[in-house]
Amino acid sequence: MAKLSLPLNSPMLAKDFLYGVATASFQIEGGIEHRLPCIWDTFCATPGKIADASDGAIACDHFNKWQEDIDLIESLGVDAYRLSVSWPRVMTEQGELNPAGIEFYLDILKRLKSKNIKAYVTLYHWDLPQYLEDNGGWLNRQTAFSFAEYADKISQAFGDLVHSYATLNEPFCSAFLGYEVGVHAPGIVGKEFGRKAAHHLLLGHGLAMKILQKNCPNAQNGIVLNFTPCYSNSDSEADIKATKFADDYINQWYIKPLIDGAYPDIIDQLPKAHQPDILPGDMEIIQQPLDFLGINYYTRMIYQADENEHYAEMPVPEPRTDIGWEIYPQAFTDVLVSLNNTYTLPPIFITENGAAMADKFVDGEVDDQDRIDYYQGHLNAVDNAISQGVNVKGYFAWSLMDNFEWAEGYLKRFGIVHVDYQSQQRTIKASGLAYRNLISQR
Ligand code: IFM
Repeated sequence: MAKLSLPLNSPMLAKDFLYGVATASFQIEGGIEHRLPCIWDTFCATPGKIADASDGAIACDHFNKWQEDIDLIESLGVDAYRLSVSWPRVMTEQGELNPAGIEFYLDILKRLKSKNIKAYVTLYHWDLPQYLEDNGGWLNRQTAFSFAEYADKISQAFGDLVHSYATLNEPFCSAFLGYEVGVHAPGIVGKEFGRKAAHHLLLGHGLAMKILQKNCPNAQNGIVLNFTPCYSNSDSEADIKATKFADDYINQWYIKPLIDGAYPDIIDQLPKAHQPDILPGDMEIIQQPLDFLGINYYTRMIYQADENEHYAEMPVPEPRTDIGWEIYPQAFTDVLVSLNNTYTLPPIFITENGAAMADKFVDGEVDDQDRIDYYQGHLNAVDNAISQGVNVKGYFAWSLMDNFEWAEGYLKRFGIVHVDYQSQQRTIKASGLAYRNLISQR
């Protein structure tokens, strides 16, 4: 059997190092007739936006198969399950709780608890209710306050069934991909929008954090950020400067306000129209103490100087995953160490890491050695970072199962469990078995 291993003395083999699997509501649930529409429903219905013209109507049918899926999670031997709540499933347009939606999640949370699996709940993994988008979405400051009200009601309804709350998943993706380059919902394009959306997302995070700490003082409350470390194409001063700008724009923009209460200095280089609208007191709200920081890592990027723009993205070398992302575990260690050196951080959880691979389902099995190799390299990278002093407390594989991969539809498979979208049958891949084996070694 293919194996994943770590050095015997690795802190990642200690009993209290947490292992989990992660998913997100829109990507797996389906059951859309039982909730309000969200921006991804609208985006999927817009021709040309999703590679296979698919949508989230059924996805992995988790809405009906959640019991079986929790049994599957249990069978992997993990300590924790990271899921997200669909805002349009649990709230009405009037801002009241939707009892049927709440019941759906309460059932899930209770089943997890009965199996001693810790629930890591993300409140916003990109499925904004469409009625809020119709009012400007994250470009409207009011959405930050609606998010805080939603966080308030949900955290009261879920009580102590939740071990940990993350306010947002990857605000970079929501803001930059959704409101600046438009490859994600709601598909808005323009440099004048991205920073404004980001500011309102971060404001919503800060407002919600205060509420979570009040409503759930025993939960571990924080946020999940993605990092794509930036490397310079050459040693030239111009390329290094461009790369630093890219890093500030796509990575530091989201963490610096949380920890230091300020945006990176490049804010002053942006035209006024591209800057966020920061009101007095906003940065203090954003800079709430965090119980943990969730870090998602998949790949790195390479940049060079550009005559017209602040930076230019370069093609990345092989090896690459099926989605075209370079496999470069060294950058994972580098970014963890550099964040730890730059900021005063709370404990870190790796809340996502994994790979889309061109799996072959043969004789009822998926022998995904390439994904096992990816995991091995990246687990080693985390282990290296820990040995350099980074306080990493847990690791979640992305993803529990193949699912709707946003603009790529169902074409890219990130699961450690294979999903046959016709029969909805789940099959644990070799990587899932290897992950289970690693966890059981502790
Ligand atoms: O599938 C996504 C997930 O929803 C957020 N982080 C990155 C994953 C892979 O693209």
